[in-house]
Amino acid sequence: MPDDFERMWSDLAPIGRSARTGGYFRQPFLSAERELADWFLEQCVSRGLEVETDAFGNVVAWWRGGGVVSHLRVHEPSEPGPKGDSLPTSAGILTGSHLDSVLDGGAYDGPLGVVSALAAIDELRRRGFLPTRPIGVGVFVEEEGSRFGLACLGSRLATGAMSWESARELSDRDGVRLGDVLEGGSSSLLAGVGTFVELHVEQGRDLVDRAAAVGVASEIWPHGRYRFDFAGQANHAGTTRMVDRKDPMLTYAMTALAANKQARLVDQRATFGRIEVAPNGTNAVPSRVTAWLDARASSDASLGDLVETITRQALERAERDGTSLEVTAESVSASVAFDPALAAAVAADHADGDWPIVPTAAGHDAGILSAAGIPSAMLFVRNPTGISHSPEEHAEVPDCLVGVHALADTLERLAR
Ligand code: HGY
Ligand code: MN
Ligand code: MN
Repeated sequence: MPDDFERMWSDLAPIGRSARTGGYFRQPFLSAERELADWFLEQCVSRGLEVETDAFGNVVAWWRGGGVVSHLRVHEPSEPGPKGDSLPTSAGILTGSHLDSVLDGGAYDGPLGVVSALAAIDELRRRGFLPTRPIGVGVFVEEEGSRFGLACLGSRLATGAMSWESARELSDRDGVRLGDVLEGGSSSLLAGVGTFVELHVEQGRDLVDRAAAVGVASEIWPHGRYRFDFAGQANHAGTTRMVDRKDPMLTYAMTALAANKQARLVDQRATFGRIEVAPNGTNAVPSRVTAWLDARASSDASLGDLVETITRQALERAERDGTSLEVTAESVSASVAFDPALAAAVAADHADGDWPIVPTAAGHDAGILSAAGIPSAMLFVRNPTGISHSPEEHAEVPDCLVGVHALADTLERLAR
């Protein structure tokens, strides 16, 4: 099994990797991510899995248990798939994750779940296991929202949490609309899915602190992305007295400081990681500053309070600076409590004891499917530093192999 995992992992390593930073740029529907999507398709074909795609670029490849599907058809889910009567037809178990990355991201966030899913099927086949329920490997597009701005875009479209009519108007930083990139339409990709299990590298140090290689998710913190549009008055950097300025950069700077202070005060999370300045000149007071707040909290109410407090303080500062501010929520994900019985069943009675059940403040497609009513669970694999959304993101191969084994055991339990 190590050769399966490590071979697949080395296939992916160079794709979309920056020579300068060592980080990954795998934005949806651009060359690197499409190369990954092609790679995934090849891996499914080579395993005789039955590939289904939807109108949004999401993919699910089914192992229906009755040995290897002799013919392979990539068929639109709207057509009835090849269901011989020997094939199990009860609701399928889906595993998988995403292949896209944040800008300059790590290698593991997303791909670890996809590669581990393929390796887990290899392991189950080596065990001679035949599932009584179909087992699928899924890849959801644009989980990071790094191009079109909305987190878990692919899984929101696949579950109907977002309509194509609104999604197609989303645009990237070059003004390219999702509707320019995709035909769009509808999806019944998840119609046959009864349970979803997503394996993911841990984004934090809970497992390190517990000396555990694998854990199970209990919940996902609510989180959102809010665009702050600060407007002021462009003017000369030299001849404009400080008292006469209407400087949006100043209002932004005080807002970033206030957000950081407020999050610390209430022990939640607030980040300004992206900013655009117009006209972005060296010797002019800017006319506009656009900045994006990523806010996360341990409950929906505290998220609302946090964003409301930061917004109020920013508006008060704008008043003092003679600038203006508009705040727009661009992506909001409510809190998710994973099915506790499923989490407990996944975590219990393993050779190395019960796996810890831990919360996360990172969003995932499993959260979207859970919110759509599909019982979902997440397996986390230990990340020695906890660092993620960074070229430094890392997981040790032995822990990754423990993760593959854990996923295979979980799928076997669920597919019995
Ligand atoms: O942003 C997140 O929480 C996730 O990594 N997409
Ligand atoms: Mn991520
Ligand atoms: Mn992820």
